[in-house]
Amino acid sequence: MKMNMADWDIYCLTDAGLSRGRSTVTVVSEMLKAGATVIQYREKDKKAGEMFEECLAIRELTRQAGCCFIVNDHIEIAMLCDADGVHIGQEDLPVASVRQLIGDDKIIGLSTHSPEQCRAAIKAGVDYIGVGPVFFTKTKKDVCDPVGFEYLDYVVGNHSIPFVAIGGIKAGNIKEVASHGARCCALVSEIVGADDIADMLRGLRSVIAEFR
Ligand code: TZP
Ligand code: MG
Repeated sequence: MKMNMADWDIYCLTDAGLSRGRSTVTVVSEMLKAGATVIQYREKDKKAGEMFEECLAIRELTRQAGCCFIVNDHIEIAMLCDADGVHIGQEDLPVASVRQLIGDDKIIGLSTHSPEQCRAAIKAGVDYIGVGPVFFTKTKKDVCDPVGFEYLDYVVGNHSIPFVAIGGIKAGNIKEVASHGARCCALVSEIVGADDIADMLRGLRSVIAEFR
């Protein structure tokens, strides 16, 4: 069964390099304490074996919590640990091939940065799109220039596909992003780098709740 995306509010991502020495599984446990509805495993500098072990543990924790679990890039790890879906970028495998591998019951998310990419993603049959980077961010290495609110407004105004706003979103600007129509926002550094991850996530979730 495909997991429901309607309850996604804050889209949490892992990033060991920004987690100030806390393990990825610890970080995920903190996110779950605050009622996270979706967590993406996104580790760019780890070996497959370590990623697989961590994903198995996170799958267990997220399943117990009823939280959706998405794996970035690694379709084979997503399949092996029975994640709820995968998140891919514009330069990864074609959506049709990912669908062939992972099946119709899993979620495919695709990062998009322009109206053209949005339309192509919908045509290709992805389940949700990433929209951004809304603001400047240093978290992603191969990131394109910020698309600002222009592209976000385009998606809100023209399409009904579920989407996740991302890139440079912080506690201090998330209200503005939500006021442009984003009902799900992804944050990396602001959450995994927080002193108290659960507390930060609770605060962010309450901002989105005001708009629902
Ligand atoms: N995709 C577009 S920007 C980004 C990703 C994964 C990183 C966002 O990180 P941060 O720390 O919330 O700016
Ligand atoms: Mg990728």
